[in-house]
Amino acid sequence: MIELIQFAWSPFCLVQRRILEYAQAEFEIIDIPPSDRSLVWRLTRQRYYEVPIVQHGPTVVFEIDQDSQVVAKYLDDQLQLGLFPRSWAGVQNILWRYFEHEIEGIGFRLNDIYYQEFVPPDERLNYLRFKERKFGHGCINQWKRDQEHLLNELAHQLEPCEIMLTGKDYLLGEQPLFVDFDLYGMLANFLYSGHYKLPGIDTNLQRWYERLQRLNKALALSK
Ligand SMILES: N[C@@H](CCC(=O)N[C@@H](CS)C(=O)NCC(=O)O)C(=O)O
Repeated sequence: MIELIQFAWSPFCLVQRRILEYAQAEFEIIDIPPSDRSLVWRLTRQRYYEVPIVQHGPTVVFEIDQDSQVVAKYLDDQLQLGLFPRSWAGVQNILWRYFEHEIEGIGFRLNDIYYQEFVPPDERLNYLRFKERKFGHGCINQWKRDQEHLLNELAHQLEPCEIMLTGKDYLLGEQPLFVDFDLYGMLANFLYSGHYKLPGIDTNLQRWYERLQRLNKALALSK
């Protein structure tokens, strides 16, 4: 049984969760409090403390740098998903960096504005403290003040994705690849608080997001 160690609103966890759901794999989610990484630390034998990680029997899988995709590639391999075809190697790397830095950097700030609504009460102090130590004192209030600007910026950063989706179902063609799940995770984090919608009306991106939300491997292969 594959176990995904995570917390629910993390953009990177949302990517792996959607991949597992897509694969219709048997898996279990183990939610940890964001402030307590002891399980991750123990399972990785003191080599890693971020989420997500995956435990699969005796194997524990985790990232080796900011832009590695060790977990996704492991799941892809185990579940035979074909999300990393050789023909798109390189292009996918460039895209996932864009999604995980530019898009994620705006999306998580917009979601974190509402952290009190989804972080459990006993976790809020540590959550705020972690954010303020990383991004500066008063950062969440600053993001609140910047909300409109951040939303415009996100819409602007998503424009290339809208163009990529013109005339096709997925970012790089007619089959979903890793980058589809990756962008999905970043946007699912942005949308997590329930206060936002994807920009625009009846856009390619909105239709793609809805498609990704309900997609499974059997459905994708039947096309
Ligand atoms: N590149 C990693 C990034 C993972 C990451 O940044 N996870 C965040 C949660 S969203 C984390 O655990 N950060 C360390 C911390 O919160 O102490 C991946 O793709 O999994």
